[in-house]
Amino acid sequence: MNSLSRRRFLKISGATISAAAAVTSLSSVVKGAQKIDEKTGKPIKGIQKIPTYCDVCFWKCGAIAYLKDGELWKIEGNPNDPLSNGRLCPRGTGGIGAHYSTDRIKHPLIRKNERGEEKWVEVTWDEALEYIATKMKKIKREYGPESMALFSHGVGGTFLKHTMKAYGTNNMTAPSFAQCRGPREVGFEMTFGEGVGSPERTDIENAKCITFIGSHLGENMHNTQVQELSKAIANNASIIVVDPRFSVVASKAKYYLPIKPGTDIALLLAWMNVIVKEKLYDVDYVEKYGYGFEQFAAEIEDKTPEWAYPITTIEPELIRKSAREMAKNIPASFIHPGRHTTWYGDDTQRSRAIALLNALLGAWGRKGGFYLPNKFSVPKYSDYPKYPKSKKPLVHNPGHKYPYAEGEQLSTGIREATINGIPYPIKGWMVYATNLLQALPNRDETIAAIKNLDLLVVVDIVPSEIAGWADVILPEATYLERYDDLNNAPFKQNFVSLRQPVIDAPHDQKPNWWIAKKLADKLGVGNYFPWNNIEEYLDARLKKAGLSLAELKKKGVVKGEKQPIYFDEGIEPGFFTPSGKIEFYSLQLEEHGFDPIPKFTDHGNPPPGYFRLLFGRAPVHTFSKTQSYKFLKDAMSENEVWMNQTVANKMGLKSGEYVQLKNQDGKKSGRVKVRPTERIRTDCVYMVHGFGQTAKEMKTTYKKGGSDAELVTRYKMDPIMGGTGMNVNYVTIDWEA
Ligand SMILES: Nc1nc2c(c(=O)[nH]1)N[C@H]1C(S)=C(S)[C@@H](COP(=O)(O)OP(=O)(O)OC[C@H]3O[C@@H](n4cnc5c(=O)[nH]c(N)nc54)[C@H](O)[C@@H]3O)O[C@H]1N2
Ligand SMILES: Nc1nc2c(c(=O)[nH]1)N[C@H]1C(S)=C(S)[C@@H](COP(=O)(O)OP(=O)(O)OC[C@H]3O[C@@H](n4cnc5c(=O)[nH]c(N)nc54)[C@H](O)[C@@H]3O)O[C@H]1N2
Ligand code: SF4
Ligand SMILES: [Mo]
Repeated sequence: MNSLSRRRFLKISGATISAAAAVTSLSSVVKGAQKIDEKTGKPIKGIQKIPTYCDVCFWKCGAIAYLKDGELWKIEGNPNDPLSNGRLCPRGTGGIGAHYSTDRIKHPLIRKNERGEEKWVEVTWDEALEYIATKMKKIKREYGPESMALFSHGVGGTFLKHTMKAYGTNNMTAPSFAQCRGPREVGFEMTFGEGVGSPERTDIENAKCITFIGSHLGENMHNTQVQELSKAIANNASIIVVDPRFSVVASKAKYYLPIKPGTDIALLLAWMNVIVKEKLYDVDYVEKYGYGFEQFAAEIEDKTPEWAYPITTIEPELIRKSAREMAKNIPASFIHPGRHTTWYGDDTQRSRAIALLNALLGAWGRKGGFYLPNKFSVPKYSDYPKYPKSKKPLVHNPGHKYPYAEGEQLSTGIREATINGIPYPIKGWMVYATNLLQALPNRDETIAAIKNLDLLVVVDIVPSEIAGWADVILPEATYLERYDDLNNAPFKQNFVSLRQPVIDAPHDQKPNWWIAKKLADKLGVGNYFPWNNIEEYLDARLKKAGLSLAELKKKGVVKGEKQPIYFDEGIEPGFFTPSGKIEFYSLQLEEHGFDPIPKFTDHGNPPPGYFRLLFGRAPVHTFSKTQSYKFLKDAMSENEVWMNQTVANKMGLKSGEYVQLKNQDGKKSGRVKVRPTERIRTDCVYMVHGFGQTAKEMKTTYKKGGSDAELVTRYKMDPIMGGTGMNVNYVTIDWEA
């Protein structure tokens, strides 16, 4: 803490001040690290370096932010951080655009007209929080506290979750489960007894062969993985890529398999057929650790490459060659589990097939496969009263319809309860850092749910599409302007890192912890925040781990002692499945009426004149959140629709021409440029997610490019865990752009 903010801190914590005054005074501890010249009162001249961790995506790379004459200048990787190794991805480097975005919300806002009209009045924080607390108390009185739900994405939601639990609800969800990595986690848990986690426990760096199933690393910019992949490629690792689109990583591949979308399970079964028939698998490993291998081998007996060929359109010879390539490199050979795995509704089974192929390769627990991560132990802050116990069940999964949706909650389940009141009505949403209109499938359902609410609060940094529907918008300080909770995610190298304010928030924005604490006060549960200030909270946690906030503020990251991460380094192999083994045959799936061994299901074809809509990432943007950041905005201001060159020629479409896409239900995408290319199959089109934003107040992003989210009206629920398969929409070209 610099001298100025320290003095202020002491002043505040020492004084007895009225609640209203505290609202304003506490804000002064949200100061950035700019050193102030005592005489002039202006920031000192010169360079200041402040370590923190990135928030442009959820990888949380350690970074160093630079101030030049008190102004935010640039941000680079922290060389001591094991996630960034001193380098950020292009998005992280462009992160200072968050602070400078001209679209930022400057003050709390309360809705003036109808919901969705984007008309606001500016209010003070006290007024905004009073308004929210009054409504929340009314909901509690009339329906019970469980009728409030929280949607939040990312570490910044930690303290709001705490406030909501203290208030009395456990209905809380994030789009990172049922719209993202949920099927993968469940598929791997069913097989190895553990999920893959985030950061993924893939030992890319040491692999000799890596197979990517639509996991488009290089466009998906998760930093550590991209860095490790370039090392693996430099070491001549073989790359195998399966993707209907010739992705960036496909350009590095020894074998590229341009699969028909939606048929990956058939390919996976055929690969396993080859590997088992030719006895190329890790026999020792499978004998020692496998359960139900015989039944599995019998099930895939007839799933030959010839069987898979008409389904996948991949030549049998290419299936054989690529299968032999992965087996040749055992045990440093693995299939990347992917991350965004909610594609076709049978995604848990596809992920299970990926897990099983990895088991055949003996990859789990092995160098060059899946390592066993460890975590820097930082005890929780535990000096809290117990949360009130709810008498009601969670709303997201009535009757446990999706038996494996119990670890995390289903966003669409909470949305449904809001629409139909089953098992009980949801009357208020608190939405933190998630643009639900882009993230959830079927926007009309989200809007229908919003129309049923008595209260919609959105905490955001810009007037995003979801904020456009809010009753109250709370403008947050960006990650460069605030503290958040510590990051000690399980990884190869255990570590703990700190996010700290680099610079002041430019207007009347506040950090999430402050909002959560103040709201708790207004709700009468202020006793759940026994600390005055997040610095106290962080220091208390760090002290319990033998560290201190002062040390972390200086270093940004502290690493623990190196621990073993492979079976070969002495870790006792253990699998937390019912059989205690790797389950080639899953009794628990069978008990619930699901296939114990994955089976291929057909996902149909686009009708004549239509294409299957696929989508993914671009290196310089994160979903719908970075389009207004300077630098990133200039690097890519709109998306394009990738379309096969021959098809485009036949349709008379030229490169750069604007069209709209129209889906099977008549929904349109907004204006988007055509990009004819040989790099995609003829039966699908592809676009980068996050563009085509419809919030009028988002001056820099409004209607730039087309929105895949608007076209995802149809989605297919994964019966095992409730994931929303979103690659099930067909689009045609609508020239009226
Ligand atoms: N159609 C379609 N849907 C998808 C996907 C897809 O590819 N296509 N991808 C899926 C996947 S994998 C995921 S993980 C989810 C992602 O879903 P989300 O996490 O909801 O992603 P964004 O759309 O970027 O929404 C982030 C919101 O947070 C706001 N924000 C940014 N920084 C801050 C901050 O510091 N504080 C606060 N309070 N708010 C902030 C942004 O302005 C934006 O409104 O979407 C899923 N849904
Ligand atoms: N730059 C950047 N990087 C990011 C993010 C970001 O927003 N921006 N978001 C992060 C997050 S939260 C996630 S979840 C990940 C998502 O990234 P990944 O998990 O890598 O990928 P997806 O978005 O699921 O998949 C997109 C790819 O799958 C291909 N594909 C589509 N359908 C099929 C099919 O049926 N079969 C096969 N084999 N391939 C298919 C598409 O052509 C495309 O290349 O990215 C992470 N990294
Ligand atoms: S991968 Fe990129 S955007 Fe994500 S945390 Fe790391 S540097 Fe930031
Ligand atoms: Mo994701």
